[in-house]
Amino acid sequence: MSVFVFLQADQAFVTLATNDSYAKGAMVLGQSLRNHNTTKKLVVLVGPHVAEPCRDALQSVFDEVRVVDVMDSGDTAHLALMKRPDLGVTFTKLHCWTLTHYSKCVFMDADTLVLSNIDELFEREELSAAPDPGWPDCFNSGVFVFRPSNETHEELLTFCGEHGSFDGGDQGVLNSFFNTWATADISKHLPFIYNLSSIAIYSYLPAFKQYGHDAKVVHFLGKVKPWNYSYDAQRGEVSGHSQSPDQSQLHPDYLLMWWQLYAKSVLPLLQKHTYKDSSNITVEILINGAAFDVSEHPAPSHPPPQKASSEERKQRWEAGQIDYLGDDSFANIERKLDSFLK
Ligand SMILES: [Mn+2]
Repeated sequence: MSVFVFLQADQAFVTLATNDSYAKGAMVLGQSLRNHNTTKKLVVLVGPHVAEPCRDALQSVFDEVRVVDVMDSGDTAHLALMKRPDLGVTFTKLHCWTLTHYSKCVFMDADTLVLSNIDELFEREELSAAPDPGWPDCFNSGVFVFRPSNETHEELLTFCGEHGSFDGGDQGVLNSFFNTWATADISKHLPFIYNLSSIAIYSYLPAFKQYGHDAKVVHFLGKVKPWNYSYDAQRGEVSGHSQSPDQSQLHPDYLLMWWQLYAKSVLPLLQKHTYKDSSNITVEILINGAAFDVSEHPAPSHPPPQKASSEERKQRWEAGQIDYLGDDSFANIERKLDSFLK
């Protein structure tokens, strides 16, 4: 007897990567869905600015990588974009409604992380979503169930052009468009555990202690994202982020989970594709396992790096930019030491 796993080819999880940082988030999200044995397809919409090595890495996690350029997506899109040029990213996200080769999809932001299998979300109807922690009569658009339809897509674009977005993003547009969500049908209210935002953890800690262990999806809401931190793989520790000095709102356990997944499954993919695409790379290997940020330091193709003066090298060394394979390689340092000791 054989066991069949029924793959529902007409249903998909969909995410969006508008730049290389969000592409990393998308890879972690995709990998987390795979790790929890989803039977659905995985689709990532990619903005035109995502670099080639990132797209290649996305290819190995997702079933479908679709490049979305709002500029060439039809008259309605053009017209809407002309009226509201500020909503470019929103238009890119709304593009998910054009995935009509799927009958039903679940959209997930690239700053979410899946903690268990959530395929049961496909039993829900459009538009199902969880309440937003800031204004619970609005849904949070980081996780939602929808039915691809060109008609709905056009309506959304037209709506966008005419009404804009009350919060400047897709959440405002979608809440105005699906404006009966709060009151019409309770089955369209996803439990909060499908979109647990870090902000909510700290604003209602007793509830988090009571229900937090049931969380299925974590959403790293807010300005500082997991990829803004760095990670010491050897010690298994996440350290401070580079963007702002204020206290982080991200829960340390979830942040660590994100980084563990990134270090184990995503980084090797990025390295593979970066090396494949360029033969002349500044290698930033880390001793002590400090974070190895491939995509934010795109490989320079030519010309080769200039020889640095010893003062420049000293400054770089002190700033933690150590050329382990070049000037600061162990062999060079040893030679220098030898010359002093003689
Ligand atoms: Mn988000």
